Amino acid sequence: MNNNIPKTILITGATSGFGKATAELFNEKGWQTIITGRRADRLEELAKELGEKSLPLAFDISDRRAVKSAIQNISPNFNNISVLCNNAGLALGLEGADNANLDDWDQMIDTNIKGLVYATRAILPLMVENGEGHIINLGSVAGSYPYPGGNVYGGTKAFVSQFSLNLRADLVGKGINVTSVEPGLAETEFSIVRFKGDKEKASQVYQNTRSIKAEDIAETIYWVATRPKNININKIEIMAGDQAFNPFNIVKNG
Ligand code: NDP
Ligand code: 8X3
Repeated sequence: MNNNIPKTILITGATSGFGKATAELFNEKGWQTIITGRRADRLEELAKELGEKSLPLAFDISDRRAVKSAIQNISPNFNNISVLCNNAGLALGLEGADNANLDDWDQMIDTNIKGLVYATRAILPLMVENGEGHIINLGSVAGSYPYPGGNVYGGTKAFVSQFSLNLRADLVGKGINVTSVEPGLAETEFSIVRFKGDKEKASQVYQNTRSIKAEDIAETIYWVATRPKNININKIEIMAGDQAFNPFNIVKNG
């Protein structure tokens, strides 16, 4: 490996929230960043902010061919990828399972599960060839603890958690670490997306509560990525200071 080239992180979903904050932090620490997402205008804007150490790649992560082609065409200066941060994802809707929109369910599965495996499968051979790498996946507390309306979103995040552990089983001994970072309530564009552009409804989710900030998660990702190679952080769960668990819901006279 050429030690003169700075380390490179590829971040999916860098146009807002955790992904954008992660790109900014790694850039500040001297890393090269490959920033991805569908909104090309936002990527260009971020690339301008980050400077020449960043490479914007606009594609839809749920499009298997687009993922493969974007990653195959990464220029040689950037293809020495040390960290893949699988962050792109979304929740759509908060309806109960009997009322939920099936298109929303499809899109969450296509993005949070299929997109994650497409990006991982495209990058892994490069990491195995280099004998070095780290895959950091964005799960969620919703993958461990159910809540009403979480249905498929929570299911996709449980997949992230289990897929991370299974990747680890396959990759041990190949120099590749795998971590699932599992945050709770964080104010990003997440709820605006979940409520389909209703900013008022989205802001109520975070009103009068100390939620996680995108920068908190970026710092966690940076910490995970810079641990010495004699350890692997399997999983990190982070809740907002003002967030905890509900009791079991017991229905009387049901
Ligand atoms: P944001 O909505 O702010 O960011 C989501 C990012 O994902 C955007 O950059 C968006 O880019 C990208 N994305 C969504 N769909 C696609 C797609 N089909 N192709 C490419 N990129 C896509 O949300 P967060 O930063 O909060 O979320 C980041 C991750 O963290 C998600 O996986 C989310 O599930 C998870 N998470 C969020 C929590 C929260 O409370 N905020 C808590 C726990 C986990 P673009 O629209 O430009 O394509
Ligand atoms: C996002 C956290 O609790 O809003 O993954 O589902 S939660």
